[in-house]
Parts: sequence; structure tokens; C-alpha cells
Amino acid sequence: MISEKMQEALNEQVNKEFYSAYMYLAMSAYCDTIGLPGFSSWMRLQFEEESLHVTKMFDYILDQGGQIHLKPIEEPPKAYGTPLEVFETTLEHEQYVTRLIHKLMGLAVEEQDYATQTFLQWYITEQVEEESNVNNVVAPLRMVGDDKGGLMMIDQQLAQRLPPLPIAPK
Ligand code: OFO
Repeated sequence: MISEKMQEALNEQVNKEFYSAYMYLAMSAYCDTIGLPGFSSWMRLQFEEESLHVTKMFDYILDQGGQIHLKPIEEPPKAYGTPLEVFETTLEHEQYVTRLIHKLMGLAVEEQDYATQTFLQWYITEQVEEESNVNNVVAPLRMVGDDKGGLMMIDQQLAQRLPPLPIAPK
């Protein structure tokens, strides 16, 4: 059982995770149009990962006897600037999501909702990984600057990203 306040906060986070998925799909299209297929494929897999974050939280709300409240998803931008800017935006976004998850945990602590605290621990760990993965792309992008050869190499590396593993069943 979860409180109504927690249920609403989790539904709000489901919407934010949907937005993340939507934004990465838009970034995937953008990277494809600027001739970076490896970047595009990385973003497409990030979209898939965010979709898993959505369904994990969706299932938790239902498992707790809560109600799902799906809200409109904000429209993401169409263009994202240079390849470095694409990943800087990604980093800022993931840092924002980390803050949202921490806020949710704060609410779970305040409400002495131990089940939700345990559940959210997975997202807290996941956000550390999300930020680290993006930082690992931002750093080489800053290093290569405008060098086209360097950019092509990074594009090839990003193309190697593997699809996300399915999230373990509850
Ligand atoms: Fe769902 O972690 Fe990114 O946004």
C-alpha cells in the first residue's frame, strides 16, 4: 500500500521517465540527420533503457494497489546543436533526473514508506550509472573538439553500445 501523495509523486516520475525516453528518441533522429549513425544508435538504445525505467515504476505502482495516472508528455526539442552539445544536454538532463529521484526518496523517508525506499534504491544506483555513462562520452568529445576524424572514431565507438538488459522480474 502507498499513500496518495506517494502515488502521485511516482506517477509524476513515470511522466518524467516517459519524457526522457521521448527526448532520447528525438536525439536519435537528430543525430541520424546530422550524419552520425553511431550517436543515433546510442540514443535509440537510451530510449529503450528509459522505456524500461517507465515500466518498472508503472508496475510498482500497480503492485502497491495504486492507480496509474498517465499525463501528457512534453514535446522535446527537434535540434540539439553540436555532438558535444547533444551529450552536454544529456548530462544536464540525467543530473536533473537524479535530483528528482532523490526528492522522491526524501518523500518516502518522510512518510516512513520502507517498501518505496527499497524500490527507489534501484533508481538511485541506476542514476549513478547513467551519469557516468554520459560523462564517459562528454570527456572524449571535449578532447576531440572540431576534429572530424576524432568525431568519426567516437561515432564508431558509440555504435558498439549493446541493448539494455531486461530488468529482473519482481
Ligand atoms: Fe531514467 O534515467 Fe535517464 O532519465
